[in-house]
Amino acid sequence: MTTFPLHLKAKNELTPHPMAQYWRKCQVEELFALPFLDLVFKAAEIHRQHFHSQEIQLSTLLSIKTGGCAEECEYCPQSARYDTGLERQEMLKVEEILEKAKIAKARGASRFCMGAAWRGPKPKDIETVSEIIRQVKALGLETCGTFGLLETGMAEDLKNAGLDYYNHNLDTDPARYHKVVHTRSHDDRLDTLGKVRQAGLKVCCGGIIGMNETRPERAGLIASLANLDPQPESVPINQLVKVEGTPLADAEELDWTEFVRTIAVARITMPQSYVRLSAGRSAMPEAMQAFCFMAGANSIFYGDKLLTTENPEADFDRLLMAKLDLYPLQNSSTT
Ligand code: SAM
Ligand code: DTB
Ligand code: SF4
Repeated sequence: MTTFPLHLKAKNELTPHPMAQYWRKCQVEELFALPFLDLVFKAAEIHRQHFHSQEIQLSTLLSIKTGGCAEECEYCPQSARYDTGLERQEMLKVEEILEKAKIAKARGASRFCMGAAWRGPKPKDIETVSEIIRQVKALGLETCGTFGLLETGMAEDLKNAGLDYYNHNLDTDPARYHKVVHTRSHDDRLDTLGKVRQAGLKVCCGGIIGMNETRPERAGLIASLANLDPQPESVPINQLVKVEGTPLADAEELDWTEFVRTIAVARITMPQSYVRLSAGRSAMPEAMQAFCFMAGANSIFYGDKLLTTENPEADFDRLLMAKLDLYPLQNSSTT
């Protein structure tokens, strides 16, 4: 695939993170309330101050342990508490994971993100995933893991194995977290995010839009992400994938402009972060995705599957990127 021209080097590699500004929820609500095109324009300007407008970071996802999760998260098809018809799969073999990682790299992904349906890993799991991380890293890919809540010392072990990013989402407005997730708290999530930062890992932290939340609650989620200090390097904004059998299967449809507004507000409040247009793209028309890129999204999940649900085919995305003159970013170890 055509790669990002070297002379168009990512601008944010050159500038350090500034002191984070504290975002009050009402300030974020004011951004949401801007006239739609003014909001997108403002986000596009800020995007161009920190990044090259044609650069897109590509991450490929793989579920390395699927389903049968003891947690109760109303959005998730992998919870054992809901009958979603999902086939459980124990930990994949290292060879199988490496095969998928090689394909992802050959297709142009710069990062390989591995997910496990756990509340959190056990010490034995950390040994297993550490070996996997070592081998994926050796392929020349950036590595990301999303394994749930971490206990003391686990983040350091993952860092030592070669993990670059840890994904741990705040998912929704702190004040309504308990209405969506019933087996852990928002504070539990912050605790793990603290451990991840302390260990020197990069943070990937975002949320889900379209879970019957109000606009002020969307603003609350964005404020909680933007107020992480330092701000996350990567911010995945997911549109809820409605899976039959989950309590949120019948969540109210959200107008596309509201999703684009959320991307724009994430870009404005987290100017130096990669904002990822994440789950839900299979249900988004091309023009809506283009609007998200205009509003400052500069990363996607790339590959025909998310964790358990579908994502656009890689060929489709290559064509979309070509139409929009977007180039995949190469990772720092390959440029
Ligand atoms: N078990 C770990 C955890 O909960 O952190 C890691 C895997 S979990 C599936 C990772 C993230 O996937 C969740 O935090 C949520 O943001 C996202 N996710 C899960 N189900 C989703 C859905 N139906 N639509 C959109 N995003 C979803
Ligand atoms: C994130 O924010 N979204 C990804 C990744 N991080 C782990 C997961 C999306 C999952 C969508 C539902 C599924 O495929 O199971
Ligand atoms: Fe388990 Fe993570 Fe799904 Fe919650 S979001 S049910 S913790 S896999």
